[in-house]
Parts: sequence; C-alpha cells; structure tokens
Amino acid sequence: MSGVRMAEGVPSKQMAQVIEKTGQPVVFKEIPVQKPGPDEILVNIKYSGVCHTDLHALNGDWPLDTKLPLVGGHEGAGVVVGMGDLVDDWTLGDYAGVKWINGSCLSCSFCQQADEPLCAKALLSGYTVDGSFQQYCIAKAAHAARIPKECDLEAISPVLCAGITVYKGLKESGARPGQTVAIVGAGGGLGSLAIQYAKAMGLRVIAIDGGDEKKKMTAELGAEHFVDFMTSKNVVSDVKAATEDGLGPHAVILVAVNEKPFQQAAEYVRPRGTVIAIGLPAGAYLRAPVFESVIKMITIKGSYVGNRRDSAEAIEFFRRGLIKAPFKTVGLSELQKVYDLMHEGKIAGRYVVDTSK
Ligand code: 8ID
Ligand code: ZN
Repeated sequence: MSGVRMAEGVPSKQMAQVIEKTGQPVVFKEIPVQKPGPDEILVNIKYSGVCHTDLHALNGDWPLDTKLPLVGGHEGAGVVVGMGDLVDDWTLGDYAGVKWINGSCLSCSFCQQADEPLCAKALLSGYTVDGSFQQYCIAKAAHAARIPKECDLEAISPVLCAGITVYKGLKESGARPGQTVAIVGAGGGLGSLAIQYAKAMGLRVIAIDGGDEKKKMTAELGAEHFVDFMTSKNVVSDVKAATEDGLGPHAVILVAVNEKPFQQAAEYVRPRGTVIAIGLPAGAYLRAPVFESVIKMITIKGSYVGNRRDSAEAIEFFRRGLIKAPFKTVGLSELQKVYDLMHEGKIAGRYVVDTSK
C-alpha cells in the first residue's frame, strides 16, 4: 500500500505565517507541505478567520506553552487534497474545516461521553500543532469539520471557532426562547456571531461593547439594546435597565478580553440566571459577591469550544442562512496588521485571511 492518497498538483512547498519566537511579529515565509499520517487529512486552506486566541498564542498570554516554531490559526476552511490509508470516510475534493480541537484520543472518559475538548491529549490547531495560517494544513480525519458544498468557504471560516464556541456557550447557559442574554464583547468576532446565534435560537440580546461602530453593527445584527462600557456611568444599572422588568438578563455570555466584566456580570444577571465565561483575558480572575450569588441562586460556568456534534449543528445554522456576521478579508501576508488592529480593539466583527495572497 502506498499509504497516502493525494490529489494532483499538491506542491512540496507553501507560504505560511510562522511564530518563531513568542511575543515577536509573525514571519511570512515558505515552509514544506506536510504529509498526512494514517488517520489524517490534508486540507488546502482557502480562508481562515483570525481569532483573538491566535493573538494570545503569539503573545504567550496563557499558562500553557505553544509549539515553536508554530503556524497559528484554527478557523481554516478549505478542500481535502490528501489523506492517510486509514481514512475511508472523506473523499478528495470534500470541503473541510480545521477547528481548534484538531484531534483527541477518542478513548478517555471525556472522549467517550463526547466531551472531547476536555481530553488531556487533545491536539490544538495553531497552538500545540500547526494550524490554518498556511496553504496546506493537517487535521485528524475524525475531528475535521464537514462543510457542505453549498457553503461559501470565506464566510463560513469564522464559524469554525467563533460560531461553534458561542453556540455551545448559549446552549450551556440554558437560556430559553423569549429570554434575554447579555453579550459582553458583542462587537468582536465571537460577540458578533453570538448575536446571530442567539437570535436564531429565539433569544433577545443586550449588546455590551464600546464605540459607535460596534453599536451600529450590533443593532444591525439584531441586538435590541447597546450598553457602551466606555461611556456608561454604571454598566450594572444600565444592563438591568435594558430588561423589561429591570431584573437583568437571564444569561450573560462573556466574550470580552478584559477582566472587569468577569467581575461585574454576577451583579447584573437575573436571579436564577447563568454567567458563561468564554473570553480568556491573560491572568484574569472571575469574582462574584458571595451574598448576592447565594440569595440570587446564580450559576457561573466556563464554556470551552464545542464537540463534534456542536460543530455540526453550528455549521447547519450557517448552511440554513441564519448566520450572517460581518467580516473583512485580507491576504495571509497581512496577518500581522490584523493582530495590530485586534490588539487596539479596533476590529468590529471578524477578519478573514485569504491564503492565496
Ligand atoms: O472556547 C473558548 N472559551 C474560546 C474560544 C474562542 C475564543 C475562547 N475564546 C476567547 C479568545 O481567546 C478571547 O479571549 O474569547 C475571547 C474573545 O475572542 P474574539 O471575539 O476573537 O476577540 P475580539 O474580536 O478581539 O473581541 C473582543 C471584544 O471585547 C470587547 C472589545 O471591544 C472587542 O469588541 N471588550 C473589551 I477588550 N473589554 C470590554 C468590556 N469591558 C469589551 N466589551 C465589553 N466590556
Ligand atoms: Zn478561536
């Protein structure tokens, strides 16, 4: 057996954005194209969304080391151009997505119950294995996302992390149709998708972020209220006042990259409400007053990406035309400029990179 099936025309070299040293700008350079292992597929990445997680990886923000040198990126959408000899459920030419969970052991107690993001051996795209800021990327066949052929690869790429993550977080919140969620960081990549998923799930949205551009965008996406954290004199009372009975939202989805709202959410969430922490600001702590948390019976939970089923469901919302979030596309060669804008908090929605440029 030859071992590997490859489409014609796959080159041996490609362009990629490489992190050579943590804390330094990414380097756009030529690197070899990897060969898929027996249980892997090779995806010709066409587009990749740029997540704030990629910037955390570049900056070394988290208490978890990255591979080095590292190709970042985990919102890769492309075409299957190769596969190992154990792979029998993908076909060359299929559309595939490279998401944050690149692979997992599939046999530990977490994998057995479809909590595969909790697998101690999970491989993380663009963090512990090379990710989607290259033209050809490897993913485990069992974990790569299946993208239907009618989907636009450019528009769907942000769904592969941002979409899956906020959809999972909204489910974890337990908020029911007709109830209200506050989305903190609503003008960013995860936030803009969270508004769209919340709306599609029948929820009402209070957007919290800063500046007029994000205010306008969140209203267009379907948020009923906007609280500007940069100008509000009292975020807690403004969020409560945005609910009809003044008692606060049923759930809070925290996707900001700033510690303050993680210490504020318990104060404005409704009694019996749920606070979902998703954003991962460096060195931050959650904080809540014990007295109010107890007498209001508040739930505070973390939510981490999604499993394969969550991913398929999030993609299906997109395929049905329910998820339309704004994005801007630039060439892969311009990735550092995207990081600079992200660092300054200047991105409304998501940036996507086109790997052919
Ligand atoms: O599985 C997970 N838990 C997961 C998955 C994917 C991403 C977690 N994340 C994390 C990222 O690592 C990052 O820490 O979610 C966070 C948000 O990622 P993003 O949406 O890609 O970041 P962004 O586009 O920069 O958006 C952040 C928004 O937060 C706003 C900013 O204005 C921006 O629009 N924001 C900030 I900074 N402080 C705020 C505040 N105090 C705030 N909004 C409201 N109140
Ligand atoms: Zn991400």
